[in-house]
Amino acid sequence: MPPKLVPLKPYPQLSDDERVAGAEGFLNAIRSRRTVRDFLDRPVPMQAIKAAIAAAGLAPNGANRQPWHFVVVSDPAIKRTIREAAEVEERAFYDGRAPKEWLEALEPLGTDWRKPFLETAPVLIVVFQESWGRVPSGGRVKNYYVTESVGIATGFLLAALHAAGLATLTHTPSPMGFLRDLLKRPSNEKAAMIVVVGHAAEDAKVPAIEKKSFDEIATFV
Ligand code: IYR
Repeated sequence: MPPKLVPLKPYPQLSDDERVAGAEGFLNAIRSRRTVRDFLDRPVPMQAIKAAIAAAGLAPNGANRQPWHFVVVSDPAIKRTIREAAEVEERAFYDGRAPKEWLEALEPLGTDWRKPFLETAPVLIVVFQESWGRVPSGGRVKNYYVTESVGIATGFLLAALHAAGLATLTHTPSPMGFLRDLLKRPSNEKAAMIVVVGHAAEDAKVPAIEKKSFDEIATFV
């Protein structure tokens, strides 16, 4: 079947100065993003969460399969269950499952098995990836570039939440199988990440880590 094509909706018409200002404005806005581990027990507007998820859903992705689903958890009992299950896995990870080299890599971050933020933060967005999808006739279709697609979508999600002035933490308890069962998701979905969302505590501390220099991360040919 030939593709159905429609005209591109025009991009904003900017001067080069405005283009530079646009990119630098985004850079400056995203500079203050840090992964936060100390959250206030204070609600966030659900409309901002919805808008951020809608933005994530606009991410480019393999064959337009949009192989993602976002579950927003704000129920305290479910958050507690997620914390308890995640801490079981994390305890095993920090107490021996993780290779020594991995634990050494985490030392500068000061993380450990305790995950109180999974209960304190008002919202957990559990990001699921779909390795296959269903067509209307009921059959299965394979999805493509699922990890990449969901990674890009999660990047959009984090940037949108930051634009909303909200603090986030990407958490990946390993293994994460318990999330599909707990949140009653179908068998084609696998949890990829928990995005913890809320307000940073006034006394929140973050690790003093360095970003690579621009020249280290980019080459122009
Ligand atoms: N999932 C564990 C370990 C962990 C792994 C990496 I890679 C990090 O950048 C941070 C933590 C935890 O959440 O503690």
